[in-house]
Parts: sequence; C-alpha cells; structure tokens
Amino acid sequence: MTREQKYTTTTGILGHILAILSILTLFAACSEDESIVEPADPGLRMAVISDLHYYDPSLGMEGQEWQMGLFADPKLLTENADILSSLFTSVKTSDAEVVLVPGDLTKDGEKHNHEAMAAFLRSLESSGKKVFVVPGNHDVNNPVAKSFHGDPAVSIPGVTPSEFAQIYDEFGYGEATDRDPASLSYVAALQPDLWLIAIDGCVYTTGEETPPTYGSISEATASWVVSKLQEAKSQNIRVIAMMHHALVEHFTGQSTFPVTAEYVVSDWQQRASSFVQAGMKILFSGHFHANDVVSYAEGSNTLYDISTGSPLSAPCPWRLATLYKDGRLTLDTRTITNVSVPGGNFPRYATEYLTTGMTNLVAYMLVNDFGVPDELAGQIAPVVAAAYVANYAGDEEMDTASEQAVTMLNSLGDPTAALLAQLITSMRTDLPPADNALSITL
Ligand SMILES: [Ca+2]
Ligand SMILES: [Ca+2]
Repeated sequence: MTREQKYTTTTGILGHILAILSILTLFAACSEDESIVEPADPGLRMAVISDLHYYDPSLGMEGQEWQMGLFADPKLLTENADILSSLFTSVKTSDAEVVLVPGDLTKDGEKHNHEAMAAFLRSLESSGKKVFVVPGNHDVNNPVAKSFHGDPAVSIPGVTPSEFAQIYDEFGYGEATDRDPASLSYVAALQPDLWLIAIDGCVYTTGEETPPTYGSISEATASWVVSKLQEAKSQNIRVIAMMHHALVEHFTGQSTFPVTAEYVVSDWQQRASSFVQAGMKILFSGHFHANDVVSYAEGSNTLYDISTGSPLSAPCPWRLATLYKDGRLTLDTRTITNVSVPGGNFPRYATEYLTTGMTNLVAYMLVNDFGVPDELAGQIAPVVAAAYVANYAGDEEMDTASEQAVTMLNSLGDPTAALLAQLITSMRTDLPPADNALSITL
C-alpha cells in the first residue's frame, strides 16, 4: 500500500465515522425535540344546537289554530323538518366530538316529537358524537301539545319530567354521575377532568292554558349547582354549564322590558353571583333565539353566557366551540343555507319570514297590549322588528332608521314611547364580547 493509498483509506474511514456521528447527533436532536415539544392540544370540539322545536309534519299543519300559532311565534315551523335534516347532516360531518342541546327540542313538548328527536340524536351518536340535552320551556308538561289536522287542533300526549329523562336517557340522564333531586339538572363527565353541569331552570306548572316562558332556578337546585361547582374545584376539574334560559342579561334591561324579561332566569343577579363565585366560567344558553355572548364579572372571576340562536329563526345558526387545556375557548358560528324554499335563497327567505312575522306581531302587540295608536304602531313595528332581526344575528349596531325612530319616540313625552325607544337602543347595542367569532381565555 502506498502512502497515498493509505491516506485515502484513512480519510475514507474517518469520513464514514464522521457521517455516522452526524446522523446519530441528528437522531439525538430529533428525539430531544420530541420530548420537549408536546403534541399540539386539539381541544375538545363541541357543537351547540339550540331551540330545535321539532314538529313532525305528519301531525298536520292545517287550520286557523296552526296559522295563529305562526302569527304569535314567527319561527320556520312549516319548514322545520327540512331545516333540521340539513342541520343534522352538517353536525354529523363536522369534527365535533360533543353535541350540546340547551333545550326546546320540540315544538310544544309532544311525546311523539320527543321520540322522533331522540331518534335524530341517536343517529348523531351513531356518527361518533356524544349528545347531551337539557329541557326548555316548551318541552315538559306542556298543555298545548297538539296535532293540527284542521280546526279544532287536537290535544296529543306530552311528557312528564320523568318521561323526559327516560326518552333522553342516552343523551345525558343515563350517563349522569349525579342528578339534582329537585329538577332535571345533572352532571356528566365530558372528559376525565371536565364536567358538564346541565341546569334545568324551567318551571313545570300544571293546569295553565299555556306553558310559562319564564324560568327560575329554585333554591334547592341553585344549592345543588354550587355544591357541584365546589366539588369540581376541589378536584381540579374544569366545568362547562348549559341551561335553556339565560343566566345573565344579554342586553341592558333585558330582564325589565315586558316582552323580553322572561328570557333571563328570575333573580339572575343573585344566581349569576353565586355561580361565578363558585367557579362557573362558561354557560351555553338558548331560549331568546339570538346569537350573543356577554360576560359577568365579580372580582377576578368572570363568567361568559354564550347564547345560540335557533335553526328556525334567521340567521338559522349553530355553533362550534373548542375548549383548550390552556383555558382558551374559541367560538365559530355556522348558518344553515341549503334548504329548498320558494325563490331558492334560504337565508333571504328566512330573514324575510322573520322580518314580516315580527313586524305583524309587534304591530298587533303595540296596539292591543300597549294601547299605541294604529298609525304610530305601523310606523314603529318595522323598526322594532329590524332590531330583533339584528339582535338575533348578533354583533348588532345602531342604524340611521333606528336612530331617527328613537329620537322621534323620545320627543313624544310618553312613557310607552320612551320604553320602546329604550328597547330599540338596547337591542341594537351589543354588550361585549363579540357574538359570532371570538377567542376568550377562561
Ligand atoms: Ca355580545
Ligand atoms: Ca348581541
């Protein structure tokens, strides 16, 4: 072997050793990085669908009583089956792992419609979701559960509180780790370190002609909720709450205006105060059919009440909420768009339906319930209706027509007119945070 050959061979061996060393170093660096960087937290993905108000079209949609119902409560009941079918398809194909339904599963608590709703929810669970429900004011002991095959409408069976829990056994009641003896409230584990407290704030009276719209959390139920919040805190378990009625006012004076008071639970300040102090940070609600988020703070504790609108009221929304381990919660709003309607444009159809329906209803109420003269009622009803449409959609703002109407109403020197001016202003003044897309840290 010549000196030159020997040198080349040595360089070759050294080169190999160096190459192997650098590869080993690279591997070491990679494994070191993997041990430091934890996999990204995908968060718990939740779909929120509220105020579904299912009514099986085969129960009939004919007669004056049916039409009167649509007049008194202008939601898209006639189209409900197609709308809900579109909604369930979207939720099924979403990446949500959990589906929360904060009440009003049926039109008026009909047993037939509850059983059909349970079948829809079962199909969601078959697609891999976990569904949790809580009742709304329309769902239990409802005296107006009826079928509408022409006049008169005929009473059909409703459900008692225990029948409700039985029908929705797979959607919260059966999985509950604890149930409130005084109501249909329960606790279920969404993850080992995350509980859902489903609160039933509905009032089940019997013998009334119509079901109560207002809600109230009894002393017994409020104490039970607080004890569950304290238990969770002591075990370092995070909590999400849901309830049909709002726990916090969603616009200034909501609990004092005659037409909106029943959408926030009675004694809401007292209940919100005790829940926020016990550690509640987030509550999903429905009932008012509006997309809205408000916060309620006491000291360093803040609670967010996230209200989700109804698929049967424009803009026909549902939500996707993601909760991360670091306490971030992101909210994303979807709307139902692909429903076949006359004219072909479902979002426009839904908005026009709500605008027309609310205008007619508000005009009727102004004249008959508040003694407003016909001409003024005709002038103001479209402005109030537009305020509802804007409030339901969320992230609402004042517009010129509303400002002019408010100035005119305030110039009349009449208490009813002043109250209307206040209602329009409040419903068009969004309380922070944003309503449709946001990221908050709990
Ligand atoms: Ca807001
Ligand atoms: Ca709002």
